[in-house]
Amino acid sequence: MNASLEILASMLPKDVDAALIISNENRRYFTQFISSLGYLFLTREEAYLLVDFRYAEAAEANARGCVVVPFKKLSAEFGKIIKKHDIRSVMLEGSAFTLNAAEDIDNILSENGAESIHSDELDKLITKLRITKTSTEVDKIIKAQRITEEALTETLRLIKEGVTEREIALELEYKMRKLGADGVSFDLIVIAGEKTSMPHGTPGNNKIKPGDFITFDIGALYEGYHSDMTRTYALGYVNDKQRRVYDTVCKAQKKGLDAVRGGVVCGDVDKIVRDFIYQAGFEGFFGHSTGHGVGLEIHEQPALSPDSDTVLQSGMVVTVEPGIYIPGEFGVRIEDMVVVTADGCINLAVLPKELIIL
Ligand SMILES: [Mn+2]
Repeated sequence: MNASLEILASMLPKDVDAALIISNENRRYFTQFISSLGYLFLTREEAYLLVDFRYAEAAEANARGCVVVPFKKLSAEFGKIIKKHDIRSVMLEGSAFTLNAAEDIDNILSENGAESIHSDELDKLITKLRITKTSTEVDKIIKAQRITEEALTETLRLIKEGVTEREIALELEYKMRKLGADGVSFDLIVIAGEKTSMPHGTPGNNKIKPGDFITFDIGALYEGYHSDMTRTYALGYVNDKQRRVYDTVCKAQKKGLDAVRGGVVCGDVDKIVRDFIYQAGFEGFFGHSTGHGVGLEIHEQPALSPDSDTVLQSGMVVTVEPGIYIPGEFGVRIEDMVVVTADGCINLAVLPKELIIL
């Protein structure tokens, strides 16, 4: 077993003999091995990665900390492991099993004299491990962020009146991949004009025109790790209202960044940002959370949301991304991704945040 699997094995409740992990992200987190299907079966003594023919050779070469078991009949291989380690109860990764998959596994386990535990307890244990990042993980997130910023800087040169959102999004994705990204973190959001009032609008054939805000909510994927940032630019000119909204979001975002520190409750960071925006006269125009964790998934724990009582710890990677959205008019969002430290945070984004008029 490797260190992370050993820690998880030691965290299992006393009445549990094994854990079964099936999500792509968590299999990858614990074994470093990438596949679209597989069963990581963790007993107290040994970890097994059960894979089918498609992944057998690659898993033998690349999976870390586990015994690779190629399977034809899943039940037979589970049976051998259950017998060898005298397993009675298996805790399932509750968030990853569909109803059908859980039924199949329940049948396989019961055929072999074991039973499953359906709960979110295993998910919570894994979140405890994944919620803070190792320096190796942070390095990958930083690499993804550098790629994103370089691609955006190059793409900004192409922005002029008449170019469509879709053309810009495509160019950005192409540049990210050329710079070494394995892909995009999520479908890139490049929206302009009135559409910027929709926080998660999708790029279309809308042509950019002077006076438009252009919102980029973008990120690259690098060795499984995501980056996430948002910048809002303008083309040609802005009116007073646009400038006032932009300045409010920019100040709110800075207040959020200033509040992020080890020991601070996530909900309190959200409150500082939200109160500022509401007091500036924009209550009702900021309807999403202030931020979220980033790692193997684009949205993971902790949540910087109003009801979150999670306490920030050194090594967490979170976004700070307030916005103001005025339906039918425009919206502004500014987002950085930071690593939490004991006395503050390290901002992983370096691109400027003052209003840039292209
Ligand atoms: Mn985000």
